[in-house]
Amino acid sequence: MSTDNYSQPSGGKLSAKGLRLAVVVSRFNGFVTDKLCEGALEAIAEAGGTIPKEDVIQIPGAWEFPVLVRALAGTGKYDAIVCLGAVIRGDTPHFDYVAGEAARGISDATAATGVPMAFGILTTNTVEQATDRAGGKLGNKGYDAAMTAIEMALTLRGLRARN
Ligand code: INI
Repeated sequence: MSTDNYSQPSGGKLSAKGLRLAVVVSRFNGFVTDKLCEGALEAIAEAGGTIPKEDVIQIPGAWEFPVLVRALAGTGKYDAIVCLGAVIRGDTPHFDYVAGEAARGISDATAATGVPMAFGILTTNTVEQATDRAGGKLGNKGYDAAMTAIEMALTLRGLRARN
């Protein structure tokens, strides 16, 4: 199974059929995160998955990811969670706190709960770097994050079925 280049259709190599996925998307820098969300939903559909409206969850900004993903994972209902956001550097140190704590909080939550959480949060120095990665010339990191979530859910499911 080669799925190196995610911003391409997987050609059916990854099947999301029967997986329950959540997509958590932050509204801050919505002109970027809307595109990431479109990419993620496209990837899930291409992989044969379905995602009900209530499993696409909006949050205000990237800072809010840790509490939300922990609560979602704690329901025990999800095979994987896709986190989508855009933290763009400004003139103050705010970027470092928001981006750093979002990353750390998601990393802690996925390790603590065992639910894979794909990190589709762009952390960029400029708006252009963000738009390039949200359906622009460098692909769509939302699409890639969804494919990562699907791949990890399948890998873990396979591991757990071994014994
Ligand atoms: N949230 C983001 O998702 N991206 C940003 O670039 C950003 N900046 O730059 O401020 C941002 N801030 C809001 C933050 O995530 C929280 O929503 C807010 O602090 C309230 O808790």
